[in-house]
Amino acid sequence: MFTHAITRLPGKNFADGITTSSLGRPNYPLILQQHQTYRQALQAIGLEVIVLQAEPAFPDAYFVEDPAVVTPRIAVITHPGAPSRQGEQLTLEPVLLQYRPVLHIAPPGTVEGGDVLMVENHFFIGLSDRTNNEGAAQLAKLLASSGHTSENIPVSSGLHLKSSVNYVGNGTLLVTKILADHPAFAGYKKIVLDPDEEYAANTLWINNTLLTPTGFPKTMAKLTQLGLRIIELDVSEVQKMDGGLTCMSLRL
Ligand code: CIR
Repeated sequence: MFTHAITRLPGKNFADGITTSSLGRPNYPLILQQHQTYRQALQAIGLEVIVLQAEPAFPDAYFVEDPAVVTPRIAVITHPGAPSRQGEQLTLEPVLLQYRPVLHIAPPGTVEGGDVLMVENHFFIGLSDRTNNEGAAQLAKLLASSGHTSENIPVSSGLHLKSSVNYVGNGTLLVTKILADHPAFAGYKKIVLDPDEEYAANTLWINNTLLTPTGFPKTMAKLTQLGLRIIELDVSEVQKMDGGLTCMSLRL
């Protein structure tokens, strides 16, 4: 059971963050509204939501998922692969210390939390442009020292591993076609995304509620079969910055 979520407000200069999307320039009042609705959804699930202030020096810092990995036992401050994101942890670490023992990834290792998928006690670590072999090896060691297991998965498309696969409870993964047949996922039930709805892979499972992006009717129909409560959220402005629902909170 998750009891808390750490979030951070998007700053006025959030559009200066990194993006590869060609969806257009995002709108500040609208992302603030979408972020507020997101926080309200987390509260509706019963989580206590911690809201950190924006960090003007780090326009991507509201994607709090990337500078840390939180498990039921530990928090790991990562070393993000994107140089412009190195330093976001400075104001996050003191908050995490209130809830978990905090460990660290050291350079030249790089890890971003968007590449780390927790499935019960097991962790899939994506090897991507942001998470390198050295970082993954360090993380695997820290996880193992806390009784967690892990394995690496190469990320060949999308920004992070969780851009393509997420856990939706009850031994089930929501996954893109490309990753669905990966041997590491053989033991799981799978909901395979339609190629035109892959953004919906970034669906967030919290305490048997699913937060899923609006605008993906085929995925919605598949998720409905799970019998869970589903909250659809419009994250159009977040998508313009290559982010999604999992990225905007750390659940603990
Ligand atoms: C970045 O490129 O780092 C941000 N603009 C988006 C990060 C999204 N984070 C995530 O998927 N965990």
